[in-house]
Amino acid sequence: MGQRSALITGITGQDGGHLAQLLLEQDYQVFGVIRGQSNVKKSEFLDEYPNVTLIEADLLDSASIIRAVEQADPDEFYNLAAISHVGYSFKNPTLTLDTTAGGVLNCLEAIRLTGRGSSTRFYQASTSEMYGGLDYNRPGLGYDEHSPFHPRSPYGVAKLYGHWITKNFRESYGMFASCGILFNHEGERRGLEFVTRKISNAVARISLGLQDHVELGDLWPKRDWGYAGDYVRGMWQMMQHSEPDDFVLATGETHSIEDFLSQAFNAIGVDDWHPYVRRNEAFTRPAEVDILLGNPAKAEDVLGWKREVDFAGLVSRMVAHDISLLDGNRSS
Ligand code: NAP
Ligand code: G4F
Repeated sequence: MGQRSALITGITGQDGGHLAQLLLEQDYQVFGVIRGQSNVKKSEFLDEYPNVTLIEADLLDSASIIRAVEQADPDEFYNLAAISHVGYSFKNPTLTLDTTAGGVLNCLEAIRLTGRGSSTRFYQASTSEMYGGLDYNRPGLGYDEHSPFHPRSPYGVAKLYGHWITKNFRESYGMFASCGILFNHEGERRGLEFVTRKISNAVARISLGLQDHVELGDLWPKRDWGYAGDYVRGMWQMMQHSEPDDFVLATGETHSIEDFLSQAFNAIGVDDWHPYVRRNEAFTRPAEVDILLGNPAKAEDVLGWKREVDFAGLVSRMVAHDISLLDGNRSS
């Protein structure tokens, strides 16, 4: 077998970096979609991954995705691009619809219309946000592949379209198209706009005397938080499986934002985080997802997937990373 090739949309995002790393280590030829006429992330990304070929394209421009598929001729196509921030999706719902829902269709059509429907495997980044985390809809053992969906944000609704159109292409055209229903996964590459990284960054800054508090929204929601490096391995395993299917990736544990705060402040020797946290309504949402808890039994049994990093390990590595990053910046 010759060298395998992969095309990744969303390569400049958190998961894109982890996945590019994993695929390069396995000697894939890696192509990534970069958007915008002057994306500052381009040079940063190429500094870190000089062996990745970046292709200028945009999920909103279907012809550009067709050209990207023609150039990369991928064995595996990972669609990670999206408007992925739930709060932002309430402020920009139409853009979210076009990107996070319509963009998936553009990817699938690009594979089909270029005649690669039977040769290119497609991965869609589905999400636990599709479940909605409501009381009546909450299973004791965690959401699995059979749990009902009730999305609670424009983002969740758009992702549900992406999920079903991917299944529809699988059923209609026999394409190898799989959806990973991933619960929250975090790490050193997480954007600062997401709550875990916002907290780890603030805790690092507080420990170094660079700020004295952090402003947050609701602290009671619970999430099933894992480590992104573990989850991209699961994506890849889905694409190596003998048949296309949908899989939940989760840790099977759920923790509140208060738990995350407690763990993060403990990492810098602070027992009581309350004096350092202020409420700001701007960070609350019109509808909240109360609790997410996933059941990864199918991925564990069928794919042999296993997460390696636990909640305490995740929080401590994020805080340690942000402290060393800030320390490095201060001394350079
Ligand atoms: P992320 O860090 O927010 O990255 C999103 C990526 O999408 C960025 O590379 C962004 O490019 C790109 N993008 C946005 N609009 C685009 C467009 N119009 N055309 C092309 N690219 C576009 O997201 P992530 O955390 O890595 O997540 C990866 C995927 O998994 C997303 O689809 C997300 O919704 C989904 N997901 C994430 C989680 C999680 O906990 N992380 C859980 C379940 C599902 P720029 O860099 O140029 O902005
Ligand atoms: O970190 P978050 O913004 O992540 P959220 O909304 O759970 O979405 C993430 O996980 C999904 C998978 O379940 C992905 F599909 C999605 O793309 C994204 O990666 O917020 C987590 C919780 C929410 O309940 C939010 O209301 O934290 C709460 N929160 C409280 N204060 C805050 C803040 N969230 C953010 N981003 N910023 C705050 O200041």
